[in-house]
Order: sequence, then C-alpha cells, then structure tokens
Amino acid sequence: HGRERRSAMTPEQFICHIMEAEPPEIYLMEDMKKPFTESSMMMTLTHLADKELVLMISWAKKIPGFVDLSLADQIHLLKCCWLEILMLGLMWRSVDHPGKLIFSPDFKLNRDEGLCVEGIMEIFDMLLAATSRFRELKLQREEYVCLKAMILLNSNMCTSSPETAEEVESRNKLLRLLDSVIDALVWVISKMGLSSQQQTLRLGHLTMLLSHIRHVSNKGMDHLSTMKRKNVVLVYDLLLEMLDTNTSGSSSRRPSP
Ligand code: AOE
Repeated sequence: HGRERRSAMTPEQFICHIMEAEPPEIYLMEDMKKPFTESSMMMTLTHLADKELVLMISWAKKIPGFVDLSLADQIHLLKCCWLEILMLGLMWRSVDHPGKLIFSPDFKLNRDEGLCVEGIMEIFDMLLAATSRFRELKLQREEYVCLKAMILLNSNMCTSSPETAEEVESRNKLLRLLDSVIDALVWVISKMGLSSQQQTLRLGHLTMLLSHIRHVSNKGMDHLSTMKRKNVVLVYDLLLEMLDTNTSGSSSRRPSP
C-alpha cells in the first residue's frame, strides 16, 4: 500500500508538499532589554524554542506519509531530532548574514553576544561554521526543506530493531519515506544544471553536513542540561521530559555518525 502511495507522488510533487509545510516566521515582539544577562538571554531563547516546537509538530504532520507511521515512531522521531531541526532552521535564516545568528526576524545575535551565557559561544561558533559551509555551497530553499525532512526521518534509524508486526510495518513505511526524500533531493539537484559528477559531489557535501548538525545538536543538548542544572533555563514540563530523554545517561545518547 505504502509503495503504491510513494510511486503515486513524483519528486516534484513531494517537494511541493514539503515546501508548503514550511512553518511561518516567528516574531518575539518583546522589547529585548539589551544588554542581555545570562538569564534573560536563555529565557528569550527558550521562549522562542517553545513556540517553534509547536510549529514543528504541525510541520512534521504535513510531510507526506509521516502521519501514516505509528504514533510511537512519530513521537520518537521528533524527540530524537528536535534540536537538529531547530539548528538547521537557524542556519537557513542566518545563511545571508555572516557572523550573525538570526534566531528570529526580531532576535538576531552576534557571536560576541554569546559572551553573556557561559559555554554558549562554543555552540554559536559551531552553528556559524556550519552556516558558512551552507553559504559556500549556496544552499537552495528546495534543498534545505529536503535536508530538514531527512533529519527527521533519519533520526530513528539506528535505534532498537522493530519486533511486533506493527513496528515492522511502520519501519518499512519509514524507509520508503526516506527513499522519497532522497529522490526529491536528487531531483532538485538535477535541476541545477550541473554535470553529473558535480551533482553527485553536491549530494555528498550536503548530506555530510548532516553529521555536523548532529554533532552540534549533541553539544547543544549538553549545554542545555548544564544550564538546567544551574537553573538558568525555565523549562516547561512537557519540554523538560524531552530534554531528559536526550541527555540522561550515555545509553540514550545517539552517537555522532
Ligand atoms: C537553535 C535554533 C532555534 O531556532 C532556537 C534555539 C533556542 C535555544 C538554543 C538553540 C536554538 C541553539 C543551541 C543553544 C540553545 C540555547 C543553549 C544552546 C544556543 O547552546 C534552544 C532552547 C531550547 C529550550 C527548550 C528546551 C526544551 C525542549 C524540549 C523539547 C520537548 O520536550 N519536546 C517534547 C519536543 C517536541 C518535539 C517537537
């Protein structure tokens, strides 16, 4: 059934759907009282992330086939990759602003502003470095939406193998969905007028950047849990639960590829 569904949608149609799924920009519309303190900056970032996570759930549900996965898989995928997805979005918004992180249209930070939060500058630098790489590659919007869907659908891939028939079914759907996204990305790149070798290289460079994003996300998660221990971040209960599953113990830590 899932296979028929997949072949019923061309890569072009798939791209159309995930382009339309893109969440709107978020404005904070608070008077940002600069200079920031450690606490006010973390509060602002947390407030932003909170709003983004709500939109992220609606975004995921608009990816063709996502809601056909088991609910357990849907939740697990989002739990595994939420910070990577936020970070890729941040990189996309910042790609034309060297040296700046565009958290939202009304909340832009220079690297140096990271000085007021202990340990955040290291993360900022990694985010800025990955953003520069996307700038060098001249990342296109269509490529960006494919990469974001790939992060979501791939985040589960190396966890415990399915056991029940339902789990196997959902896993198979997931694999076919990943095929669709890869097909879509390959199609987008093929429209760019590159030689076939350059197309292959571009696909390689773009997908290799995903391992850096995973790395920065793991570092960011460590940083967030440090902040939490210091009680700097006010985390909402639902959100706190997710943070715990990603930072408590090495068993739940996904290895960097
Ligand atoms: C990156 C991109 C972005 O758009 C926003 C933010 C804000 C905070 C930033 C982070 C970022 C980059 C890395 C930073 C981090 C602050 C410290 C770290 C700079 O070094 C992220 C703030 C996140 C605070 C919320 C934490 C709880 C979220 C838990 C999620 C959860 O529980 N659920 C259930 C997820 C639901 C999935 C959709």
